[in-house]
Amino acid sequence: MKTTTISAIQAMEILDSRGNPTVRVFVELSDGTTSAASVPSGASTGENEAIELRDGDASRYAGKGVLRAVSNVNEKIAPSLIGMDAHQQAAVDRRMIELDGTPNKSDLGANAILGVSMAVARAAAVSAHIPLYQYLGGVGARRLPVPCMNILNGGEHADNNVDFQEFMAVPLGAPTFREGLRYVAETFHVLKNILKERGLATSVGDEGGFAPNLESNEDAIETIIQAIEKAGYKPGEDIAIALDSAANSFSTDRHEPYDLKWSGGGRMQSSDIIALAEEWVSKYPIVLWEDPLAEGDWDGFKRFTGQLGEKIEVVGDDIFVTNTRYISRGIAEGTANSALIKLNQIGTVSETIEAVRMCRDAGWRYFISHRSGETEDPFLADFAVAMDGGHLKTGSASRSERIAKYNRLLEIERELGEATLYY
Ligand code: 2PG
Ligand code: MG
Repeated sequence: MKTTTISAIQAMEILDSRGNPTVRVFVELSDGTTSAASVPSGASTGENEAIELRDGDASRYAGKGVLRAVSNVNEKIAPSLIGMDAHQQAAVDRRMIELDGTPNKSDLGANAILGVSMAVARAAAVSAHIPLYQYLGGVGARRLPVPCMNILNGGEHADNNVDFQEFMAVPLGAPTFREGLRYVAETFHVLKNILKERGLATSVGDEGGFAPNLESNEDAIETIIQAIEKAGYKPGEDIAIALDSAANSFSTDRHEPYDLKWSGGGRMQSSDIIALAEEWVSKYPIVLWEDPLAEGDWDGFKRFTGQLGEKIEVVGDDIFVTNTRYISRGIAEGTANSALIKLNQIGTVSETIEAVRMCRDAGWRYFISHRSGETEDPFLADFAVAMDGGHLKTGSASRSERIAKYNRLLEIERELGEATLYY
């Protein structure tokens, strides 16, 4: 292959879906190709995530500006990468990791590094005249993910009384991606009507799901099941349910005991949460449960997986932070049977691919994910198809930063035509 080198890199500060600053990076290659990518940002973050560099200058965006990350791209990363082969993604990423020199990318900022990593990958794909999903995933990349649509938001993503962060509708029974998307988008609209009839709020949370105040733990699940049925689908057959408790947010310093506002509140031990989950999994069509326990509760996680891992996908997010160091421990100890995969938790495209590979080699599943702060960049859609994981979460059927990913997946499905696989 003819070598196409990086000739220019420039970054700028833009806004994410919460109106907070984030990094956008532009890359130019020696053949004239130009490309750009934007970096997402989380709210319920794991302690060991790669560091998102913020200015801390209280006179701008309450300290959340990213001008230091921008200048790190322009002044430090760009001079070091110019002249490198854009198709050597791992070498480009490695160079930035070395330049940063810290274990968590805190010097240059994971937001600076990831922006460059994504923009270089996209530029290399454009230059090779290959769609991004095929550039990253090869000619075998033709499986569209099941869209696990987060239709009801709580926790740190909304200001309601719901403890669990995400309630997702999973269109397992659909024949194609576009049909699956329709199943869950219809359910989302029916859910709105049900909430309205009950006099509940239909405003949405950070990921576009509704964020009403509800009566109990089970009210959220039961209302969603009602919406699935009213939309004309069979719960468990056409559409199942996935949860992200994001248990850090109701834990004590990321360990047990847990304090749920619902169910009368009170302190719960890991064993109480496991008992609650066992009851729910036997009663409701739950197929996946993410972060049922907090990131410091490795033992509770392991017991949870021991009890429920045969029945459902147990996903570790904040506990593994897309980092092979923690995923390998999880595999050795049987902590979960799946890892959430977020590009900005680790901070480069090639390290994210390594995390996916580690899961695959261990027979684990992996669940590709957006962040609660997103941009209109649909990179994640291509990435999900490239990684062939079979399912992704990218929010609800509202808010354009979420829809951008769904629409890109529809485009990919159309482009692949009869070669497409689903689920
Ligand atoms: C999560 C994510 C994405 P955040 O916890 O899984 O849904 O939320 O980006 O706020 O960490
Ligand atoms: Mg999570």
